[in-house]
Amino acid sequence: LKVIAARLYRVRMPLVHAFQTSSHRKAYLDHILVELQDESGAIGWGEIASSSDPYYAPETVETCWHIASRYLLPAVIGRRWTHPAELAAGWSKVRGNNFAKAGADTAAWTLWAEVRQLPLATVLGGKRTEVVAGVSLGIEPTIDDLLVQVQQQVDAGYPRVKLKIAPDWDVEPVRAVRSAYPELDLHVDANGIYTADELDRLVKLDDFGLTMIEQPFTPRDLLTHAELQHRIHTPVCLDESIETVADLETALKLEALQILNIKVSRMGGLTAAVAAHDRAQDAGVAVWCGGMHEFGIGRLANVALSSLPGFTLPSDVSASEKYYARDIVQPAVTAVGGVVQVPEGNGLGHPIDREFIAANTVEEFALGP
Ligand code: OSB
Ligand code: MG
Repeated sequence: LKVIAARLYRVRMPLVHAFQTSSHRKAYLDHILVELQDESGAIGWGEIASSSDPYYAPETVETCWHIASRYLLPAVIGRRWTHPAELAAGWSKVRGNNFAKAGADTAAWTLWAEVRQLPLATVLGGKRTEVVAGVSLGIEPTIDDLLVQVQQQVDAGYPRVKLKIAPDWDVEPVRAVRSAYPELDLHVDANGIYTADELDRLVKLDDFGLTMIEQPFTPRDLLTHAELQHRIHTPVCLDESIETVADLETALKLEALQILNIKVSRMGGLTAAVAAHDRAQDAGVAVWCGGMHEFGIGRLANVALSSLPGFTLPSDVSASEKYYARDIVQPAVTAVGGVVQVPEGNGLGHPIDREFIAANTVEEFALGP
């Protein structure tokens, strides 16, 4: 294959319900869509799902735009390749910037799947025909507001609920949700806000039968994660800490995790996400696919990835409608009883709504004709 045209679209979409984590609050999101076209006219799409602010990861929409337009797209144009990993070799000198790379890498994978006339899930090694989705709930103004949110999602059929926690929003909301839903698959995510001094506070969460405690401490602090894991029965899950397969190797050696959240964005694309899945499966670590409030393109890539055999826990691949009134793929991604079908069509498997994308594009960049 040879990419002859590469384009970026910065697309703005309002969220149906503002989302608050331990660090920030969002009412609309800007994601960057990557479109790659090869000589035959086939098209592949990817999504750069960076937050606008550098609070989850160091990248922002602006840094992704800079890296993608200045380094990634120029490395792709005119290069001959037979597998997406070969195309990615063109930007291997670029350190970090995994969200930007993930969008370009996903576009290469979806283009490759289109050319081979196979579903993205199939070319990634996926086996499942449907995947189980969980939902992620932000920090709410009150516990009653949170209970309303949980009830909505349980009514919608989602079998797993994850709660964002922070030092002033942890034991009490968890106790309230647990007593209202004694059997619910419940887990918490701190996005790295706790310090080693607060270890005892987290140990208290061991009493609530949580499926996991996700990323309690700052990303580079693997030792404190290992210490917590040695003090509690609840599995520790790592998210922000794991950006490469080498990070996973270190965390395994330290026994700092029992569960891995694999995000395509954080790992720098589907090639690395599949490699992390394979390594975790080898090590007996359960994985699930995390989300970044993706629009339809990134969401369908997450669904395809979640069809791999090691994804045994519910993934953050809830229906588009949880976040967006209308999606950029048509039909939108839907869930029935918390289950999402893996598309059988080629590539991403849902048509892209170009008109809707154009109507919501706030900036564009193009290389090639
Ligand atoms: O830690 O999983 C996280 C959103 C923004 C930043 C970090 C995270 C999240 C989510 C999104 O939880 C969940 C989803 O996309 O469904
Ligand atoms: Mg997380």
